Amino acid sequence: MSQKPTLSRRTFLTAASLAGLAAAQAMLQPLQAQTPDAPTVPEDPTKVPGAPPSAYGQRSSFEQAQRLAGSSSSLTPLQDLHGIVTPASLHFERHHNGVPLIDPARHRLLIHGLVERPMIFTMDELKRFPAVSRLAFIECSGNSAGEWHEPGGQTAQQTQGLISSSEWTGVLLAIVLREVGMKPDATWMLAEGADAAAMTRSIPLAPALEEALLCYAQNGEALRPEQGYPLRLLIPGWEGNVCIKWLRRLKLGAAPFMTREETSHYTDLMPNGTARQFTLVMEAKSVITSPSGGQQIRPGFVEIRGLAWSGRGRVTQVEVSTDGGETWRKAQLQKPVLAKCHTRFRFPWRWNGQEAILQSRCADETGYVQPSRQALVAVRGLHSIYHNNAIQSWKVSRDGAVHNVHV
Ligand SMILES: Nc1nc2c(c(=O)[nH]1)N[C@H]1C(S)=C(S)[C@@H](COP(=O)(O)O)O[C@H]1N2
Ligand SMILES: [Mo]
Repeated sequence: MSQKPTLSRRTFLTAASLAGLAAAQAMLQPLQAQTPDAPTVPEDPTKVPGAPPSAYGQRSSFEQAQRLAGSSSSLTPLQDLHGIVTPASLHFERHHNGVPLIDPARHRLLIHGLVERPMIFTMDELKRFPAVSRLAFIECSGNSAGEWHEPGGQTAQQTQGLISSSEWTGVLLAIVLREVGMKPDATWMLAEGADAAAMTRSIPLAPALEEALLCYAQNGEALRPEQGYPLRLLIPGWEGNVCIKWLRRLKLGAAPFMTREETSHYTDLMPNGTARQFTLVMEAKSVITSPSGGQQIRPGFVEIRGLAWSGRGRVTQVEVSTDGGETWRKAQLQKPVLAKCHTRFRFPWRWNGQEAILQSRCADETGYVQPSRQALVAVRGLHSIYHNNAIQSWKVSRDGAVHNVHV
């Protein structure tokens, strides 16, 4: 990339709105203020006929985990999840102009540009291609944007909730591009959504072709509207914004699509005043989800639990510190450990009632180790918004309350 990075007005607006979003985190509201009606519970459920089967299931009305919404995104309640899969109904959302209502029978995908045969595909045609399923995380590059300067969010949901993992099903982009006859000089791709934002992103083709999926299903059923129904692009390990939802157009070209008419793109402002662009890979990161901010613990046995992930491949190790980074010990990784997907870790701990600072630090198969906040800031400075993968610290006070802190 020889193009000199410049910050467009639009980039600033995006940055400003995300910063606003971070600042507004304290005011986040539960999405549906639907405190379910207190269910009538029989004294002895074995003496009363139960409910009949239902056409489409619902969780127990006693369960309360919910997304928290800002103006244009909502956060996954990481502290309430088990295992590695995020229920679709709790997958984080980020949309630039709302969730469109799309009739799959009328939806089309146009592929044009540097191809032998420009083609328009229906959903049925895309589903006829050989299908692939894989688990993968999607993380917004703005995840933890509010944590650069000071501890911003109170809970793991507020500090790290712009990430979720699902099983995605679709057709490999490479297979569809073979069908249209990709020309040899095609090196970049423009992907465009059918939402009111008509969001577009410029994507380098060679690395994307290895794993990119045109997805129509999530966790065993059709995509949720929030996740791009009926069709989205998934590039495992890359920042969420390239995973264009409500995908309607792919244009192949010989250079990045960079003009304002074509696309906008995200940049990271560095300490020396230059900006990084096309920082597509999400680096390794982890967070302790329990005990985490807003929770309360009691002395005695506490299982420390959390999630780790890396956009470069598999997580190979997670270490946990209970003394603010003085000493580290290996956590257990729950199998399966999958590339570019949530990895669940656990660490048995006995809390003695004294102040403690809990941290997790992960490493991936490339040897990369998640940086401390100081180490990350030393390289990146404090001017950028995106790609904050610093170690998260939770302070346990003597009364057992857990808080977000910077150490
Ligand atoms: N068409 C379209 N695609 C989009 C967006 C959008 O606003 N419009 N937002 C992007 C961003 S910034 C992110 S982080 C992911 C979020 O995906 P999710 O809402 O399924 O979690 O979608 C990306 N794809
Ligand atoms: Mo994003």
